[in-house]
Amino acid sequence: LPLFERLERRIVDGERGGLEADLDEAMTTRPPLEIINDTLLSGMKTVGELFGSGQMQLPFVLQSAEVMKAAVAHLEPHMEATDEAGKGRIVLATVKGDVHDIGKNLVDIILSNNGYEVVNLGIKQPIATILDAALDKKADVIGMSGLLVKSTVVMKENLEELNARNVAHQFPVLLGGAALTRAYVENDLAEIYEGEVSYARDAFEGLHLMDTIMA
Ligand code: B1M
Repeated sequence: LPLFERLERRIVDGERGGLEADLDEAMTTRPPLEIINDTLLSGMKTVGELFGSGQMQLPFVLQSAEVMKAAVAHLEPHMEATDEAGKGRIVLATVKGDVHDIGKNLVDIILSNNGYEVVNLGIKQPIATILDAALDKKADVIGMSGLLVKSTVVMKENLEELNARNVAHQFPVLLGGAALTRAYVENDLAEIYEGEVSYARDAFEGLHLMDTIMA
């Protein structure tokens, strides 16, 4: 297979052998972010479709996720970072009950490389922990990621909890993840949250929204 098809195939097949060499070769013609967006994420999309239609079993999804993470880790040091720093601080977490973290970690990388300080709390984080960290680290924004349909409900409950704790006006919230829709966030959730809540389709929209919030 040609290089970029082979790389995409590696994600789908969960094939790690020779990954770094292929990525190094890919980086001679394309920037790392483009490799992630156009090639690797396209492989993850296929994995999601195969799993969703019952053609792929969970352990293989996990293998694909491991290869995806290894690929991103290999590419990250080669990504362009701006000289800007101290643009703002975000506490970032995958919500309670949800283990998906590839997207959240991409958001971390993109924001960190573009002047933001990211406090990445990891996966399955209850809102109490997220809020404690936001208060403790004096965060400007709270970011929550979640990929399960269930997580969209958890996010709603989390916003209600922030209202109840009287911190909604202090913390604009950025939400992202495959199960969310723009309409759900901008209509339903914006209606209940007493602060500002925004939806990011991808990590770049997340960066753009951070720039807007911090402006
Ligand atoms: Co799971 N999984 N999974 N999974 N998994 C999905 C989400 C699913 C849609 C697959 C499917 O059925 N087609 C489905 C959810 C269905 C639903 O809820 N209705 C599903 C399921 C069912 C499950 C389990 C329940 C399976 C089981 O155990 N029976 C289980 C859940 C366990 C749990 O959470 N409690 C499970 C487990 C796993 C693995 C562990 C095997 C693995 C995760 C590994 C890991 O993350 N460390 C996994 C994977 C890999 C997937 C799919 C295939 C790929 C997800 C991914 O990494 N995508 C996924 C299919 C899909 O999403 N369509 C699926 C790439 C990533 C870059 O995209 O995270 O969307 P994403 O991030 C994007 C944007 O959404 C955005 O930016 C990123 C791109 O720039 N974004 C943000 C994300 N967060 C953001 C935050 C922001 C801003 C932007 O600001 C704060």
